[in-house]
Amino acid sequence: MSIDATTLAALADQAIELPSWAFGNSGTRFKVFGTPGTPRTPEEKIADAAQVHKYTGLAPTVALHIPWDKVDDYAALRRFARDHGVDLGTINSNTFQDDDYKFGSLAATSESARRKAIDHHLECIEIMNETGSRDLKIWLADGTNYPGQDDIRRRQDNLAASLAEIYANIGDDQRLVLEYKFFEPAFYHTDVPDWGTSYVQVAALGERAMVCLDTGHHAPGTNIEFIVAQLLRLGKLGSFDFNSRFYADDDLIVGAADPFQLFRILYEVIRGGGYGPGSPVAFMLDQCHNVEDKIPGQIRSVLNVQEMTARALSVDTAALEAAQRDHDVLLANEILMDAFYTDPRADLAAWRETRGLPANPMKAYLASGYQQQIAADRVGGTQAGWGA
Ligand code: PSV
Ligand code: MN
Ligand code: MN
Repeated sequence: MSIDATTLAALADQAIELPSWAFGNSGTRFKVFGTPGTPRTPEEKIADAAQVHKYTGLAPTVALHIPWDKVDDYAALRRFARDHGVDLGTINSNTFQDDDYKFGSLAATSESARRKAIDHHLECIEIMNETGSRDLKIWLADGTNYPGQDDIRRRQDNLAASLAEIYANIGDDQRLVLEYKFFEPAFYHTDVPDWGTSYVQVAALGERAMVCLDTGHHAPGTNIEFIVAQLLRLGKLGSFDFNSRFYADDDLIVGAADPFQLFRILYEVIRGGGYGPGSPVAFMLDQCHNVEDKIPGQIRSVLNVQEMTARALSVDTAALEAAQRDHDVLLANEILMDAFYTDPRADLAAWRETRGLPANPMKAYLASGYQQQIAADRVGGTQAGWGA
């Protein structure tokens, strides 16, 4: 089975936002390995992200993380991005690296911690106004480690009040997306642990508040595509943080650990109206590249999403629906699996060339000499890292 023209046409608009922090160094709590050529400034991260877009045509925007990407002049940073062929995207807040947030931020019991966290988000909104960003993404490390440590119910009320103040400051064309995560860094309870909590909190805010689904933030075995289907039904799936995991929040290359799961997720996204022009669902990566080079790691990631989207778009939906209505269990499963086993790579390579892109983006990047150039140029200064 090959990829038909309708599928290729549907792929033309695909856009996957890259996280600035994927280009910095990161690691486990045991060791952070440095990589030659790692960016030292937000500008260098953006320049690297632009390489991914240049060779794939898939990554037109870069998400920033504040304060990791703090600069004096955001309008100038945006001009810099545009000069490099990309634009600035989602603004990610950070309320997890300051001593004041030891016992929480937006959900904290301490009023001063909450005030500081709310003010940080108001500053992020001001930055969004300068960068032209649509989305403010909130991930909270808030939670507790021991039963009885704090009042888990009161913290939900605190969170609701904090989010309401932030939401009131979001512009008409801006959105708030609230990410959930079942554990870590807190181990007993997390204040936004699951899609239900995120949904309840954003539903109370209003139309421009949505849920962000990070694929690595669920308990093992969770049926993520069901959550996707449900959130799309409810009109509340705002964005994805794509990555893959073998164990917990591994932040590995999307599609690396479980390609079939990525296929199932994308199938539900497409089926639920979450893909294509006008869709409210933003595709983002949230990954770290600890042992592999970062730019090729991001190139592999966006290509994985593109290849799996091609397969998901190839499902014979009419035949599938007929088989489902006939309760033909095996045929229905076979139809879905036929699409999953379709290998779109040769068709995509040929199609890329018709669009002025290299047939093999990874090969073209590796041959470009950029990696060697940044390794030679970027000496001195401090390499950016997750948290720097
Ligand atoms: C922490 O789990 C995390 O990986 C969240 O997924 C955020 O999206 C990301 O960090 C950046 O803040
Ligand atoms: Mn995330
Ligand atoms: Mn995460």
